[in-house]
Amino acid sequence: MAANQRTLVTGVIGSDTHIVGNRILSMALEKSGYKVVSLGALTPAGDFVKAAIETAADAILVSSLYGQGELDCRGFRDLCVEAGLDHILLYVGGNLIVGKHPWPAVEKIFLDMGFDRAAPPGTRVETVIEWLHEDFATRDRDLRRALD
Ligand code: B12
Repeated sequence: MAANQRTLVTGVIGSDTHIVGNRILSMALEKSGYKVVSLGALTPAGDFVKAAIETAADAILVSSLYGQGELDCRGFRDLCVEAGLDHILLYVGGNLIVGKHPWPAVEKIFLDMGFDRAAPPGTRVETVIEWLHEDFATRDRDLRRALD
């Protein structure tokens, strides 16, 4: 499926007002052909899920910068599953937790929560676009194999 047929929900979770990176990311994704449903800052977890259902989204990209990401994102995959979005692609990125921690440990926390990818601080939009391309291609391949 072409990138322009995919819908992505983006937003900044919880009480977080850091909008700049999320806006840059959303604009870059739109420019590369995705349909982007941009929820902006201060978005409750449930609103991401509602928007994903309403727009039949293929992925949700959650930004968290202010250090409360672990708390705000806890249970996010469960909310998706409860809403019937069992296999939706989930990414999270930003400054995910407070303080300096080795990235692999931080990444593990978010992958264990059910996110498919976690992006460290300073991740470039080009990287995110490559990840989406790879992950959607893998999903398409798996779907074709299942149908054969
Ligand atoms: C500007 C800024 C603010 C502004 C925000 C203005 C606004 N409305 O956007 C103001 C002054 C309001 C602010 C407030 C606060 N801030 Co501030 N802020 C910053 C600062 C300097 C820059 C953030 C920024 O715009 N970066 C530029 C963008 C382009 O980068 P980015 O957001 O990282 O996004 C890129 C990538 O991360 C990636 N990305 C982003 N989202 C996603 C999502 C996915 C899924 C993926 C794959 C990738 C991805 O793509 C983007 C493009 O490359 C950072 C420090 C820094 N240098 O990063 C601190 C920083 C984020 N702030 C911090 C803090 C603590 C706060 C406050 C709590 C301070 C306070 N005690 O009041 C408050 C929180 C207020 C709130 N409720 O949100 C800390 C967070 C610490 C942590 N996480 O451990 C930081 C890191 C500063 C620091 N070193 O301590 N802040």
